[in-house]
Amino acid sequence: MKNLFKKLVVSVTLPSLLLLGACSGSSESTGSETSGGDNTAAESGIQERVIRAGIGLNEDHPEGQGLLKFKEIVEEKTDGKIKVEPYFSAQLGDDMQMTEALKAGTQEVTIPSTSPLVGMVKEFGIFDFPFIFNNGEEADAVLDGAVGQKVLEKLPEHNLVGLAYWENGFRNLTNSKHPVKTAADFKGLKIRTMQNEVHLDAFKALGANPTPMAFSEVFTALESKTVDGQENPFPTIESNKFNEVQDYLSQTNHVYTPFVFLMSKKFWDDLSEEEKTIVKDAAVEAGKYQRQVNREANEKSLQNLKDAGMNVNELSDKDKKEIQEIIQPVIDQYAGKFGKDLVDEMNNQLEEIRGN
Ligand code: KDG
Repeated sequence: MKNLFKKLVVSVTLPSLLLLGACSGSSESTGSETSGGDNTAAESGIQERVIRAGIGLNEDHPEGQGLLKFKEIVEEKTDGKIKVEPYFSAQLGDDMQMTEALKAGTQEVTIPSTSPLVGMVKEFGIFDFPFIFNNGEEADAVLDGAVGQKVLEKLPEHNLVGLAYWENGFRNLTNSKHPVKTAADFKGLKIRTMQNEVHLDAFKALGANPTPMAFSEVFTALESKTVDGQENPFPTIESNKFNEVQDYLSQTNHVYTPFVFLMSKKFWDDLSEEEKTIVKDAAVEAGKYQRQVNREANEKSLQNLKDAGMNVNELSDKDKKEIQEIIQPVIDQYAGKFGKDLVDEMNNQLEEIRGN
């Protein structure tokens, strides 16, 4: 209870303090403070600034390691004139709250999963199609190529800038009821999902009972049995200790989730061209590092979860195929909604990569 209270105090106090700092315009805390007060971005020159960067996962998670790498690169490249303040474990709010703070200019960076952003930029939804990517390399090629960049171009109208894609990873199902080995095993399971219509409808098609929820509420919901299960990549399951409140881990690998490195457009527009190049290159370089750390952590986390006593099962190719067939109508429905041309472009690129 004490821990919960402490977390509550921090989570309520910190955003308000930052907001006060921003409103008071103190040079240290606003993030987008420029000494000259000149609103047109200069071509060159680096000014003293603070980047408040919040994420929902903790420092040990590969996403946290990636954020520390971003901090290291930016502070090195600017001789410490641009400082990055990392905030972990939803200290500044959940993904959607931090995204809103970027739009308002009271926070500079957050790196959410793309899934909860589909309500704002529907095209992000094409990355939520179950089983669309066979491996991380295919995901990298699509996200870093023309399709991924076209989706990022939808962000500025929402006062956001997308600087890079990072990796959350392939998601796997945990629950406290029974092993999930076949499509029928999903029936009746209360599963927490991200706030994403494709995920919700896919689990409904399998007969499950999905509940959308912010990530910061998941552990408590599992502990109190409000929901039976959740789905996330192995590093997230391990670093958030979901094995303490879940018995079964089924290696469904049912969908790949990207992270997207978001920056407040208000802050971005105020940067000089030189500063823009530094933060953009740092987001991309830290993203490549983060993907590598995440892939190394994936296998290690699976083994650690087995060693921690989770009942881990795989699914046969036959059962995976049956699950894919049940979900396919959901994908077809949303392909139309998210933009058939973009979906065709993604599928054509994947066929080219696979040599089909
Ligand atoms: O920082 C990102 C997390 O808050 C979240 O996106 C993790 O995959 C996630 C989930 O299940 O919400």
